[in-house]
Amino acid sequence: MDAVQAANSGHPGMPMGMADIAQVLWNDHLRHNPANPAWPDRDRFVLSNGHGSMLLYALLHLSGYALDMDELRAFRQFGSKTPGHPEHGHTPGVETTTGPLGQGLANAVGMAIAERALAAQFNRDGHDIVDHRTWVFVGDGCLMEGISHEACSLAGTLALGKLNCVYDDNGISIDGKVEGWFTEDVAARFEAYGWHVLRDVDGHDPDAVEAALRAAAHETSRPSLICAKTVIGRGAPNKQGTAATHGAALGADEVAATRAALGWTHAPFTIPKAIYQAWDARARGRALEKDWDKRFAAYRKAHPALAREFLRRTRGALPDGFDSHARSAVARAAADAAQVASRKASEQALEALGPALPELLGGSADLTGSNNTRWSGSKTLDAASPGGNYLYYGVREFAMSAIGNGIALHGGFIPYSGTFLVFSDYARNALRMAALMRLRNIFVYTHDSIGLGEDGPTHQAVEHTATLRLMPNMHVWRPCDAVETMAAWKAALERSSGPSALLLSRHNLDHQTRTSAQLALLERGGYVLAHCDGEPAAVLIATGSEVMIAAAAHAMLSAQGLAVRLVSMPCCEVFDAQPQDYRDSVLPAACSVRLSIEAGVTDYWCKYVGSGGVRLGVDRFGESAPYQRVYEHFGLTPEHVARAVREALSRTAA
Ligand SMILES: Cc1ncc(C[n+]2csc(CCOP(=O)(O)OP(=O)(O)O)c2C)c(N)n1
Repeated sequence: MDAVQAANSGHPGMPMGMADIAQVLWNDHLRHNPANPAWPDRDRFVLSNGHGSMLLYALLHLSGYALDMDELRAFRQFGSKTPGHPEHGHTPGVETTTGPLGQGLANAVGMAIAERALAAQFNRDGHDIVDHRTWVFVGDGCLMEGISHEACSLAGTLALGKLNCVYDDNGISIDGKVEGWFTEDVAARFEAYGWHVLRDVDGHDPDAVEAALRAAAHETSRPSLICAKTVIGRGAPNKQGTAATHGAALGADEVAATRAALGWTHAPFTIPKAIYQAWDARARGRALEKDWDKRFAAYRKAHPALAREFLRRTRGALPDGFDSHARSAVARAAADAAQVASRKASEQALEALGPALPELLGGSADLTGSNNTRWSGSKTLDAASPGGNYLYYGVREFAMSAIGNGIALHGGFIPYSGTFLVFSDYARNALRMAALMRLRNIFVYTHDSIGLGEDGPTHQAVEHTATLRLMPNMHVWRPCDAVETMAAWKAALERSSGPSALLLSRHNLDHQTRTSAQLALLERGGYVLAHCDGEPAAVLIATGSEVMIAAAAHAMLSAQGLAVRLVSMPCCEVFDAQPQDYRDSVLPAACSVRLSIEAGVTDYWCKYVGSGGVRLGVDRFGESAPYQRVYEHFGLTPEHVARAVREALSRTAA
């Protein structure tokens, strides 16, 4: 209340309404060590209703995390560790970035999946080194969001017994009493998902809360939902129970009235020593981790190789020698010279790299056979087989992507998941959160253009490649053949500072021949694929399935004696990060006749071809027909490309 008042901005209602529940959970149930927020076997706590960030900051501060009172004073101010919504990687103890409602809950489902899978893969008789719970707070907003249905339905099916969720049933959201827009029986809904539901818990009665948390922790075969009746802004005598407390400071008068009503006589940001002592979780946390260390030492003695592997995986390090292993896979793909769709090449990449990576945890949103995400080393992960490495997510693109974020956040796994590129829109905010949190989450998007053909414009991605590229910290790879596809997987797996999207074709792609020098350039994101004698008069830049079209055009033009260079640009973000001299060597400043070819909207290419450049692409929705016919319709054929180059050259000459 005081921090929100000081900032004159923020959400006091939820923290005041859930404080009683948080007090019981954090003092009597949560197993964590404030001195080491990275302890692998800590319980995870997720505040899915992230607007209540002040509650989390208060809990972290009181229990002894490295978050001092000055940070609480600086709530929502520039450079503080207490931003408006909790940010993972920014504030110690914040397990995931929340604020976009519902996604924290899906992250928590991912964390619970990861916990169970890691336990199944590493625990041995008498050695439960992975054994923790995922606790999550949600509000009405989270449960109104569709993603809560996607994620919780799957959580029920997977019987995630260590997922414990507390629903802040205060009947209020921003527009007022939710009875006008949110009236379903939430308890019945979750029972239908197969959850263990505790109804009508008084969220302000510590005994009732304690009993509910205990019952939830006791239930190990189903996820639990505690439906806690609370009063938003509890304690504020004139405003509690109203939407006025949701997202605005209470005001000086109401803060004073609240102090009086609660009998709280201390100044803002002053906590009596006795209260600090009662909350301090450091000694207990140290003891918990120490006990785990002891148990881990015994595990290491009994299973040294497993213990090493556990530490490697939870550190997020790739196996020793992975880089050279993956380099040989790229070289092998070059030697194989296969003419395959890049979605098929992606499966081949998984076959080549997967055996070295037990941390891969894949899946698809009901398009496994189309996305080629399942490889021969895939084993189904379900309620009966928690140790598997492949999830059938069902038709749930958004939850799949946010669950992947939760899996990545938990640690021990590299998640990847597939759907058609056009449905990345359904998942988009989870991609954004992956990029914001710098998570290694790999998005496999097949059927990446009009090249999917007969399914028509509803399924043909047009704007998606460009819009994904606009997302900060997202690497978008659109490989042109099996060799680039292998290189794209290598790059995505080796990238530990953010997500990658792999955009893959449905139809077969020609193999492109490369010298070993060119192979070494794949990791630069863009390179000269076909040279010409001397300085180029024109440069063609192409990606993915359009490279083979551009290559055919290049061959025609070269036969006519024209000096044209072909650049393959599988990943613009990686290319843009190269030193200027490398970029200039690929796209020489002296050559102003530049053309781009990509089966999607063309605006993005202005930055490479310039305002006078020619951009060949698809600036409207596609067509339903066999893909060759659709390509023809949009002028994406070698003949048309060659003509466009000749016209551009003659315009320059004129
Ligand atoms: C996806 C998304 N949509 C909208 C918002 C804006 N928003 C923040 S809180 C909120 C209402 C949430 O209501 P509830 O969960 O009941 O929170 P309470 O009022 O109990 O604090 C909304 C619409 C958001 N943060 N995320």
